[in-house]
Amino acid sequence: MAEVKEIKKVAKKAKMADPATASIDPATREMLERAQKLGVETIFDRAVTMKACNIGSQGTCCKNCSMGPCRLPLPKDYDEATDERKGLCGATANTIAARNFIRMVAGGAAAHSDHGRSVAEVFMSAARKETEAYKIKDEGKLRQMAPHLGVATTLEVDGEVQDRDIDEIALEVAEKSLNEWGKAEGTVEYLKRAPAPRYEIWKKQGVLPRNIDREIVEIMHRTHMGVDQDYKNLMKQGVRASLADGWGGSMLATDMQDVLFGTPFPLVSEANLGVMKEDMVNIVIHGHEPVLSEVIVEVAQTKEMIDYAKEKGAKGIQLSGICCTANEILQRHGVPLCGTFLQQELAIVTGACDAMVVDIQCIMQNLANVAKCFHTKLITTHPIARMEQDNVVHIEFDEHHALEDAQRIVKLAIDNFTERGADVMIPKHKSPMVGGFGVESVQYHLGGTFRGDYYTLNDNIINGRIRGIGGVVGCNNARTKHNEAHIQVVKELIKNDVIVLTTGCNAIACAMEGLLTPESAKVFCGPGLAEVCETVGIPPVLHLGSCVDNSRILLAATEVVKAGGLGNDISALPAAGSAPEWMSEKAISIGQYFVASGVYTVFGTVFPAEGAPVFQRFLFEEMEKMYGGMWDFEKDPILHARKMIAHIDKKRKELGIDKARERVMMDMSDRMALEV
Ligand code: SF4
Ligand code: MSK
Repeated sequence: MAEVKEIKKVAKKAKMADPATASIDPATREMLERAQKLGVETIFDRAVTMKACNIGSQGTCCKNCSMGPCRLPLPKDYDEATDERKGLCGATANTIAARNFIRMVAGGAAAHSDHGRSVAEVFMSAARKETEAYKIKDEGKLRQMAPHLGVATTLEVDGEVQDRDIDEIALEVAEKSLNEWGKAEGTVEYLKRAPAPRYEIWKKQGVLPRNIDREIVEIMHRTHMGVDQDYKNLMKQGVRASLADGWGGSMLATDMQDVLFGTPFPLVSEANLGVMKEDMVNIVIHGHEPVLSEVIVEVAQTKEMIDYAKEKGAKGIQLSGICCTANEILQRHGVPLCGTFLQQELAIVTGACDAMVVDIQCIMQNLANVAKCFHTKLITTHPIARMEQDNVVHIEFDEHHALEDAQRIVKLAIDNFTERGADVMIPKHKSPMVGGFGVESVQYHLGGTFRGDYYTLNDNIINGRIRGIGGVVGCNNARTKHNEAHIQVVKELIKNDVIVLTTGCNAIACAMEGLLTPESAKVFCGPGLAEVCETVGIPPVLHLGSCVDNSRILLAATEVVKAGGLGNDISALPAAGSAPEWMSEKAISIGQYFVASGVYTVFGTVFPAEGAPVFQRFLFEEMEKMYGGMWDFEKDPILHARKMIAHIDKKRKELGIDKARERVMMDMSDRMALEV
């Protein structure tokens, strides 16, 4: 039996999670059972013992000054006409909910954008050649992004147009990119990448973000006690900041990561806890920022490290990932996905995790408590994300000595292999997958070599084989059954011929379920989508990367508009967005920039405006008049997907392509009748 050092006995508690109802995933259920047997507490148990606050989850608890918290529950006999709820200062339920909502946007936009800033700083070091660890890997992508920042890629010498030196371009792109966070004048450059009518809508609504940092700061100012007290005006700022995220910080992060580490192209891998290996050193990488993990991947493959692992009795080094760092190293290197957000503690519970290396975002502090029960070294690496527990090792990453940092980390994991207990249990479950799609590879696979654009995709949407596009993204939420809504929503969509673009934990959930394989098309898709997938050889669910890579979905939608035949703006497309199990503030920022970009967007679990029906109606209905996209909320996964499909059908009708679809949807008896 292993030396599982108990820190907290869940057995003493009145209630524990029931593994069968906690997750749809067998590996997760096995590990949860094991954790409970070993007396190791996880988030699943805490979700049973600690209930969420109803008022807070409805968005109507204000603690923006010390006279509060002022709590405004929605009365059972709520009547809009007589609603007089207010905080001490007089703030209405609408004001409070709107302030809370845009503070979530600020949190999410800050997280994505600060990630982008870190990447931009590494990019600058690489451009200045201050570091050996990072180089410009994808020159084509650099030349492609440069003009969007106003950086010339050619120059004229003696009347002849020549390619500009790549180092010069890199330096100017680095400067211009970093400037996007705090420039004194103008607006965010990438906004012009959107279809022209979309840009005009933003201009007309007065929501063009000036720079990324400013919009986030302004949210904090406006929501301070006694400033902006008009929910519509508050939301205007929420929209501005969300656009600064989606078409600013996130898009820059994605582009610069592609330039530094390579633009993803489809590759084969595996997903779920079963990717860990008993006879190898297991290093699990978790978080969001790929700058360190890229170097860890490189170092872990060196002969020196593999030999060192063998010296210690292991057969080699097995890397795997949790959350979006996982998606990043998957899409560029095929490193397998260990699990979603809710599986992070369980990777340690296997007893086979020799090191868990974390950077930023979605890292549960309880990891340190779980790690205490096993031999796992928990290593924090980012100066802004440390943990108070004394068993956590901090190895601060710096791009100037990235290789040394990565070597130290990998060596620490290898040394720790010999400290493993005998009681190791790795679930067998894992699924094959294809990941690493992007704007470029979708164009390659669905666009055809002659036209080199999205024409074929559009053609298949117009002729009805593909009913529409669903962007399904986002987290796990311990308040709902792990992965259930993710999988049900996606299956319902593909069953109805809606092709799915996925990122974040939804992408991992789909991978675990086997939906990211071309073969799954035959099993789960409607006839039209199955035919397209089988012809082209792609899965019906396309993995587009991490949370910041939702910007890829925006650009893919823009390419669809550009290819023609489906209207002149994103809001005209037969497309819808979804986050079935969202929990993070980043999801709200993403949802808001989807909506402001013209996408109908449905969220599951809870909606943080339910306590303020007037404000919620503004988000669900009024926003459509302003932006062509709007929010919606549906807990039931099947109804959730059907709402998306209904919206897609509405758009097909508006485009006049609903008839084509009707022909495709003929059932077997119709077909037989025709053949007679
Ligand atoms: Fe209460 Fe107003 Fe203070 Fe909020 S800002 S806590 S509503 S008094
Ligand atoms: S990791 S933000 S739990 S998707 Fe990007 Fe998953 Fe949500 Fe974190």
